[in-house]
Amino acid sequence: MTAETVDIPMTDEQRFVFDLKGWICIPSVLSDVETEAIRQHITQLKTDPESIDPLERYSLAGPAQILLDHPVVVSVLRGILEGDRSDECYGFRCENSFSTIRKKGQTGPSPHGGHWHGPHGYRVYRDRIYSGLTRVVWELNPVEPGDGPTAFISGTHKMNFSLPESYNKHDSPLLETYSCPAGSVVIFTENTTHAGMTWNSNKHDRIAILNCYNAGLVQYHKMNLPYEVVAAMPPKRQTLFRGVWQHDFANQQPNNFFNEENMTL
Ligand SMILES: O=C(O)CCC(=O)C(=O)O
Repeated sequence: MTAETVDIPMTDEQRFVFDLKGWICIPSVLSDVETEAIRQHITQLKTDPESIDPLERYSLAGPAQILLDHPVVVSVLRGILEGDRSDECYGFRCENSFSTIRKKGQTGPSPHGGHWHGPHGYRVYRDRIYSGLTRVVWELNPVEPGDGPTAFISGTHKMNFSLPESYNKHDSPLLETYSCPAGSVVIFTENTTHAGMTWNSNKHDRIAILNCYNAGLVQYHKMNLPYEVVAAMPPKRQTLFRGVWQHDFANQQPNNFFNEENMTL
């Protein structure tokens, strides 16, 4: 199943919670087989990268490639970033991906997050969310209450006053998080203050992939991805990595394609 064949609109419940909190968790999106293959890929990337084909040595390649435009994620990103440009081209773009393996006792980044104005900022205009820089977290192991995955100060994506320093720390009482089965996805606007908490599970590591997206005409991260890695993807998926421009008047060409001359730098 690809997003090219399935168009499930974002639900009213998802839109309401995303706007209220700045993040949503959608449980059990991947099958056990998919989750296992991707978890193995991420483990191998960390422990034995040389054994992986160089073109697949990325958190967005190999079996993890399907996450980039998984229909469940596409349905939300169409609703909070941008609808498709055409049947062959996504509106939003992918602009960064990394994975994390966190062992018991290891802590992630301190609370941070933009509360930007302008193109990266979060806003709602005429009944539509514009999420700005948006992160999609795939949890590849179960997350139980108290484990400590990513946490959020819900609502800070539209706060009206600066976050007091006393709340901007890992033990902030305002940080809120989730628990979910392996194969679940969490989507948040990077405008929401968020942190990587201390992983507490005795049962397994936290293994996650964190992909970042933006609207078509906005870029935050430098991509640095070899052309060949994208060229190995199906055509519509490739358009997630097209350049950041709208129209080439000299050649009467809208930006609805990917090739070696038209990729994100
Ligand atoms: O590692 C985490 O859980 C937090 C990730 C994070 O801070 C980010 O994506 O900006």
